[in-house]
Amino acid sequence: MKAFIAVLFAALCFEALNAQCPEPDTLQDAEGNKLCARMFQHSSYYYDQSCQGKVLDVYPGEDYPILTWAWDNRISSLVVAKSCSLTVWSRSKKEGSKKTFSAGIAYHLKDVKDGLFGDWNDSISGYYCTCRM
Ligand SMILES: *[C@@H]1O[C@H](CO)[C@@H](O)[C@H](O)[C@H]1NC(C)=O
Ligand SMILES: [Ca+2]
Repeated sequence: MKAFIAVLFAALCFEALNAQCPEPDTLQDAEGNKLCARMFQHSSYYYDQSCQGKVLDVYPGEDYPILTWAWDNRISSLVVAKSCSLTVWSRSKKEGSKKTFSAGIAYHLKDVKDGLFGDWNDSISGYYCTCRM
């Protein structure tokens, strides 16, 4: 039974099953460590289900100019923790367009414009996240 719960918990950490976006004020990982941001593979029309799919936890000070293959151009929603800010680039090595998100919930990166015609859905290729003390 214990093993079963452990497996279930691991699964929950990996996929946002309930899909409700976490609150910026209480954003933390499964062990209770403070996060800078959390990014999600999918979004939904429904705001209360918009943080879906695989979950990428981002810790304060993380600087990832090159996303792994599994995450490159795959992020569709994100949450930035209270007193933190997340800067993203549309191309790796901090090239392409750049955008900074302050604390809050971006339910649909599709709705966040990148220039006149583009948007940030499935576009993020690198990021830097920082928090004030
Ligand atoms: C985001 O991009 C993916 C891949 O192109 C697509 O499947 C998904 O529907 C897009 N999301 C929205 C809200 O348009
Ligand atoms: Ca990109």
